Amino acid sequence: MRLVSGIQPSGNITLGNYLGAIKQYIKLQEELKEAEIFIFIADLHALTVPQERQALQKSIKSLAALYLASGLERDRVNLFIQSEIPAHSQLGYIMESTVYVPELQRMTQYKDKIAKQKEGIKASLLTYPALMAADILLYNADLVPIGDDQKQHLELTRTLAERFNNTYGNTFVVPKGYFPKTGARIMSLTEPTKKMSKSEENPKGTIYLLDPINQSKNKIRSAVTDSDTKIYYDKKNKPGISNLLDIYSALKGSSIKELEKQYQNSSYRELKEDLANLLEVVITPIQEKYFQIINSKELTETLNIGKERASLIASRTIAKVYRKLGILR
Ligand code: ATP
Ligand code: LTN
Repeated sequence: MRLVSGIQPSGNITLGNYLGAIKQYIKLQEELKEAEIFIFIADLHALTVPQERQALQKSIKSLAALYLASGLERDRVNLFIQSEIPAHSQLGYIMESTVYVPELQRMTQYKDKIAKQKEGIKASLLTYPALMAADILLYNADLVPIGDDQKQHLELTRTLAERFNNTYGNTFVVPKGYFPKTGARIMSLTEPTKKMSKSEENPKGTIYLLDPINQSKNKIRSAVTDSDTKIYYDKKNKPGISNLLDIYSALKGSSIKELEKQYQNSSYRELKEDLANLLEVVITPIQEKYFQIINSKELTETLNIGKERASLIASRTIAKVYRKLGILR
């Protein structure tokens, strides 16, 4: 059993990234004792939108440290940086030669991002799912833990794996997605109908894992709610409160039903105060560990070991793929 996932170092890591992705990696690391786990920093993906050189370099290292600070164990996980394994770009190109243009144009994330950007749209923003498919198929992953927003890209990965297998004979494992029960789609605290995202311009709606905790607690306290006073889950009519319940449930591990019962006679203020305190309990130890790790030798060593293992598997896959395609002397 192999598990693969990654996050783009395209900005500061958010509570959405933690609950939708990182927390699931830790859970699976504990549950699937036999699984081989590959977690990477998707730095090439970050180039799909403009990046500032120094900021990108800082984000790459910061994300690596945050993975370990959140509980990924050095000897259980192969942690590596995508760009250090050239096979990602190599298989990415093969996947671009497998996918059809309309399949890429149909991707919701692409449509959303071009609507916001208008000018200077890079070709890699369109071809991004081909590289993501390569990231997964290179390692013959069985399971890919991701948030809801990546569901469509995973479906496309499955389609491409099947298409390649049908044309060239069995080559790739067709992977399955793994989505959290709650917290798969954390919304902005100021606009609870929009996804909480690292590249969002308005930072008021986003909780960043490494921000001073009091700042984050205040963001919870001033989160947008509705004029009703009752606490219950209704995504359509009460998106703000439903988002807070989602966050609470994902942080605590209790079900939405249990929370609705617990807070049936409480005010919004009480819910927010409890959630702010819960956030502090979860995030503070991660931050403490992060600052111990960020400049350590341990971090560099972990990335070196991860690179070696990933490199071995990835180069075997790419050799096999070239052979199947007839790209040989
Ligand atoms: P960007 O804003 O740069 O597109 P992002 O914050 O959406 O980035 P990604 O790097 O695209 O983050 O995603 C990393 C992982 O975090 C993915 O598995 C994704 O599904 C998950 N994720 C991102 N945002 C959320 C969210 N709001 N709720 C739950 N999971 C999320
Ligand atoms: N596209 C993902 C990040 C990502 C990824 C992957 C996730 C790139 N390659 C492979 C899982 C498996 C995103 O979250 N934006």
